[in-house]
Amino acid sequence: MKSYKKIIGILLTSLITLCLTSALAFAASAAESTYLRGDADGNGIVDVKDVTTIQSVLAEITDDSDKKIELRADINGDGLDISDATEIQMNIAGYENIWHIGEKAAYPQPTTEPQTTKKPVPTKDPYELPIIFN
Ligand SMILES: [Ca+2]
Ligand SMILES: [Ca+2]
Repeated sequence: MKSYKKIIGILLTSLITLCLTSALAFAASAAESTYLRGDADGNGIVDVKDVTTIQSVLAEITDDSDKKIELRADINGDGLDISDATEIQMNIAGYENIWHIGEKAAYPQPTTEPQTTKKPVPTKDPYELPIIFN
């Protein structure tokens, strides 16, 4: 009887551990799939450090070859430039937030469709006259 309770205890402990691990993994993946608009450095808050990060990328001091900083900080969608830093500064100063700075956005998901290389379809002129030999 005592060993029966011990086995049930071990099973319940394993089940709880499994559930907690799954929940934490789910929470981590959800956190990695979203970001805050304007959070250039990706630390979860939008503040003056994000402005500094943008300036650092523009001065080519900070590497952004994976374009994640640009994705998070290009708040007006025209590429990362100093106007993004200015808009974030204005948002921090309390000006109207027309660019949804600080709101959650989703990272683009990689496409699962295989990349196919389509051969170009030869175009035929629909108005081409047939060549008639006499
Ligand atoms: Ca930040
Ligand atoms: Ca921009």
